[in-house]
Amino acid sequence: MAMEQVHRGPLFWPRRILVALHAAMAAALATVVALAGCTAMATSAKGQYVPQTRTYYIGADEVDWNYAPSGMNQVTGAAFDKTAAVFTQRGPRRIGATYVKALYREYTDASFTKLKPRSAAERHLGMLGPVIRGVVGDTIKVVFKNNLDRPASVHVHGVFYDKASEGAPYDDGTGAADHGDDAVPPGHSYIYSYKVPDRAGPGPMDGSSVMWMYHSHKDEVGDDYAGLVGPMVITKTGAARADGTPNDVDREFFVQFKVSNENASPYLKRNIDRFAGDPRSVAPADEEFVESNLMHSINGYVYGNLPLDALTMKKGERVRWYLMGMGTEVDLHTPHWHGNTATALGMRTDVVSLLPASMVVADMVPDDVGTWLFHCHVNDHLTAGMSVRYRVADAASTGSSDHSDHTP
Ligand SMILES: [Cu+2]
Repeated sequence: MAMEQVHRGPLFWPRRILVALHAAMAAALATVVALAGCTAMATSAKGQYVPQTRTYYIGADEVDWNYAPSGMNQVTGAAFDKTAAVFTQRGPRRIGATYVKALYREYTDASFTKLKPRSAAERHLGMLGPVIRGVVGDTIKVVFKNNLDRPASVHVHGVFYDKASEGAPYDDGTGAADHGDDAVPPGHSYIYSYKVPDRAGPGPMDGSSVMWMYHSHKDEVGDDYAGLVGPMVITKTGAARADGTPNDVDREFFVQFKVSNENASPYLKRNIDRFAGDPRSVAPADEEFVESNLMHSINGYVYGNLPLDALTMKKGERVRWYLMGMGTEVDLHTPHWHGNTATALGMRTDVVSLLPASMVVADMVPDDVGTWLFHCHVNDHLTAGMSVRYRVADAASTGSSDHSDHTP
């Protein structure tokens, strides 16, 4: 009967109709997946990059930070000498190596209940916030939760934002709707949104990725000395892995050279009360006390306390260093690598120049195996602890902190 044929199910449909239907459903599914921004679909069927929305959950958290957790000078391999003790040893009128800081930390989701563990490749970041990544064409969202007892914000460099995502309070002629980002109150959240146009990505003389930074700009100076700073990387379209890392680089390091002036931190009084042996005897303007709180640090570590295995690479790897400065007129830094050279700004060098808020990318293919000094070449900074060691392992050695786990 004709009626029976009309109501027959797919099992009885002609084969060419089934083939056409299957193709249409596959195409529809691919579109849905692409629209959802699934990272597994980094390229379209034509091989073109499909822009993604990359979301980061970043909290501003109060943390007890130790600038010298090993309790010794890791560069000399010995106990702190008299100079180093000024910055690292507690005393009746001295805070020592541990301070209350406010740091950006990455969480797994919008509940902000679970910190995202740092991988071996991220361990060197130390005091820095998580690396925010984007590829030209992407959208980046930062879901920010302020867990501090003071207002804070997220202000990014380089990428495209409107007034509702600038993260800085000043009279810019906009209304209340554009001011929620300026100063997120304690306990509150805010979603910042950024576009990543061409002008946020590598320029004609850059490599496959460029560095930007983000920091709190509610109380620009106080927030900086509290510790609210992190790095951002934008990779060129066509040069990125699915996770946004540049595909012509084997290993990336992010380093901030900074005289972290704890005298200008909003937590100074709390640090005196908690860590000085005799808080009532401390005169905050006393010259010796002020000097003891100038932490000449690399990613929040002094005297080589940034763990050596976190700054280890292999001979022959393509290593990209992202270097940043921050601070004031004393923050003129000249990071210098012993043993190996790099190219920065298109020139061969083994010393890079940093000013406050400088961002410099240096590419290194290490050929000299060994444990090497990496330090600021400003004499006063070097003696105050601004040095670490990095290691170049033989190419055959095994290591875990590379990008092999990132390859799609
Ligand atoms: Cu320096």
